[in-house]
Amino acid sequence: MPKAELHLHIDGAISPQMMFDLAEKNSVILPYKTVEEVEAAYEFSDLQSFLDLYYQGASVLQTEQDFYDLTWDYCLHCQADNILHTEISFDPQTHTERGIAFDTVISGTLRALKDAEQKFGLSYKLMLNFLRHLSEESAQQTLQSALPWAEQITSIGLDSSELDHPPRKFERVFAKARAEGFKIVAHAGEEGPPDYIWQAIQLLKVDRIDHGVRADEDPALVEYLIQHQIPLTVCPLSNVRLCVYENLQQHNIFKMLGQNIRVTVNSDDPTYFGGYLNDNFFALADAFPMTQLQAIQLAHNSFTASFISDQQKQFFL
Ligand code: ES4
Ligand code: ZN
Repeated sequence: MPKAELHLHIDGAISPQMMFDLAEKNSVILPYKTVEEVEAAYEFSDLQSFLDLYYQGASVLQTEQDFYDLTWDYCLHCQADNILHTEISFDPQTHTERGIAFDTVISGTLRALKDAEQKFGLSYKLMLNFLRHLSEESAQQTLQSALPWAEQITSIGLDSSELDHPPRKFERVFAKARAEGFKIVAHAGEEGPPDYIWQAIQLLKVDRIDHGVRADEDPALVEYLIQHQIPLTVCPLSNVRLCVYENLQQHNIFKMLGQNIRVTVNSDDPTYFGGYLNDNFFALADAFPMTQLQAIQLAHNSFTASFISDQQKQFFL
């Protein structure tokens, strides 16, 4: 099925082999001896236990070419999975905090995306995420660094440790981002309560929610999401690997789809969570009696929930 991917952290698409190769090239010491040891370490108990490894893994990325290679590798997976349009997220603070320039990160990432567009017609948008465990001031500085690149960045999002870092902490910096014309997204209701989804809607004024699965606990919120057709970028394999659900059968994605919430399927961090986008669809098809109509509805939603122009949407739909 042709589809779009809307929730993908590019640092979460580093393969264990690439992690090893870059560690050696850049003289970064990793606490693993083999690729198998890396894979064995990917046993998570919650979001934080994953993030600790994710930031460690990202530390091997240093040069513009490293960011190019990482992004190019993901673009090849888009081609393999029939992803016609992707909206990838990058977390500049993961790299600027350890002395890598903002421009190094974004220029390598964009160069790969442009090559993929030119070589096999991949359509893309770029999303910049603030790390919510860092300060509002750090987010403000990151937004300033992004302004010279504003033409190349479509949306601003919010990720990292959700618990204890509610959306309201970033109300002012998102107001500034909106005034600059960016689309707004936030991770909310993955581990955090439905109130964090309300805050993302009412205080950050999001155009889309990343995850949002805990909306299910608040009937008024469910009604709001339906009425306003606010998209949720759901990540089934991620949710199981981070113990949001005990198993995929417990997942509420088809319940929400049946309620006419605009849910989409996404891979989040494919090399950490055991699969790219098609793997997520296959896992859903194994766990549920997913009908062709439901699969098509999910793929259709991925385009309607995207930030491509209405004209381009018509082309895809
Ligand atoms: C992330 Cl909150 C969250 N979930 C998945 N991947 C991430 N990368 C950074 N923050
Ligand atoms: Zn995510």
